[in-house]
Amino acid sequence: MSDDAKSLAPSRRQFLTGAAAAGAGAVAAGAARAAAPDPLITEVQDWASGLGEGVDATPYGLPIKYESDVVRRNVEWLTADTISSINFTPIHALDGTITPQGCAFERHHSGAIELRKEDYRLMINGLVGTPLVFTYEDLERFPRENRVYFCECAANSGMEWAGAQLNGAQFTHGMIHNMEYSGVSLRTLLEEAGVKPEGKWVYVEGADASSNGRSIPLEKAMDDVLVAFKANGEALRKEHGYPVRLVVPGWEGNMWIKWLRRVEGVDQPVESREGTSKYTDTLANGISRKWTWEMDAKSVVTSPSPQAPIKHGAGPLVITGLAWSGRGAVTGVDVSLDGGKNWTEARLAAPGTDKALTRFYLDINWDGSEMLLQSRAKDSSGYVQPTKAQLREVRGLNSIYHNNAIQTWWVKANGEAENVEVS
Ligand SMILES: Nc1nc2c(c(=O)[nH]1)N[C@H]1C(S)=C(S)[C@@H](COP(=O)(O)O)O[C@H]1N2
Ligand SMILES: [Mo]
Repeated sequence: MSDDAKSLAPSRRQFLTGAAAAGAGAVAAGAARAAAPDPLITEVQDWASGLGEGVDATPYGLPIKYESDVVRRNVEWLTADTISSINFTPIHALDGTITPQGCAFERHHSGAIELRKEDYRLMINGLVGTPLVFTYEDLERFPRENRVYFCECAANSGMEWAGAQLNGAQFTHGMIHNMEYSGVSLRTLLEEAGVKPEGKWVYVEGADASSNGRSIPLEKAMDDVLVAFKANGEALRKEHGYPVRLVVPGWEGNMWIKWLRRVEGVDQPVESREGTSKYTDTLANGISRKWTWEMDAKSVVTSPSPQAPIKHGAGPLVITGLAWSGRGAVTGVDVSLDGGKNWTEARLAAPGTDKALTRFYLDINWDGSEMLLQSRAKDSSGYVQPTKAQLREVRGLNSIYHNNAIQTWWVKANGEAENVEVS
């Protein structure tokens, strides 16, 4: 330590102690508590007395080992194997809105395949003037767009229909990710092929064994759908559809075809032609809803939550979470500390954008008593996220998909949190 630093040290310590004693502002008092001399401040540490790692030690950087618990997790009993399975984004441990690809949830029906750019082909056929086949390089020559969207599996929160079940925001709400995509608008490619007006639908499929074929109304295909090859600035990861995936903003994840290989102009949904029905919601009377493509407005408090308990006791507390809507932008989020009796408007980190995650914060001075934490999203269509009771009234208990109900965390006085329901 230099002489200058030494002479500064005591006065800085005095400042912190003084601030704490005077209670100068809630955050300063609680968050910056200067106690007895702290060796981390007063002693020279190992990391300051030796040299660090040189450049090139890790040509492609990974998270530091201390963050090794911030990973995707699987719920073993959900599926028979990991090939046709799902895992969950660790949303309880992330902040901001962009999901790093490395911890963004995966959902495969027949595993993640390895497909080289050189072997990549995209065919557009069916009800078009000129059937076309594009290579990866061909796609790179069309005008490009950059847009941020969330992708939510229709089954997200599906295990919570009958009652509070999984203990953590990662497991109750982690079938979602939010990335910045770079690619070509599907409209551009369909126009290139001269899509015919009688083609009211497109049938899209992937190159994997499952092919995950889905029909999309032409109106949506010509609106905001992207044929994407980059996510968060870099190539798509294998598990997210390298080298090319479909991005279907606001619509359920199963339509976001990975390893996209074909777009066929069709006059009716192929599912109807085949008599198959995928992703339906069975109501209490046994009748099923189908073509429920849009993901309704939804939100969740990510911290505090069961996997992110409060460790610091009473005083300043940052409550934070995510909100989104497949029908537009999030316009506001309310937070309740008492199970929905009273609501306070949270602060949006940035104004909500179309079909993308929005981060919200509520900064409180926690009195240390237990809370029933909830969040409620509102979107630009005027829709307000429903309670579980309201949703069950309309949809019954037999559904799996499209559970966008308000989530409750019971935060106890010791800071631990549990997944509960309030009546
Ligand atoms: N080709 C193909 N595309 C697919 C799937 C698949 O199994 N094969 N799964 C779908 C489902 S159900 C979801 S929720 C999303 C998940 O995308 P992700 O794995 O990038 O999170 O991809 C969709 N696209
Ligand atoms: Mo999904």
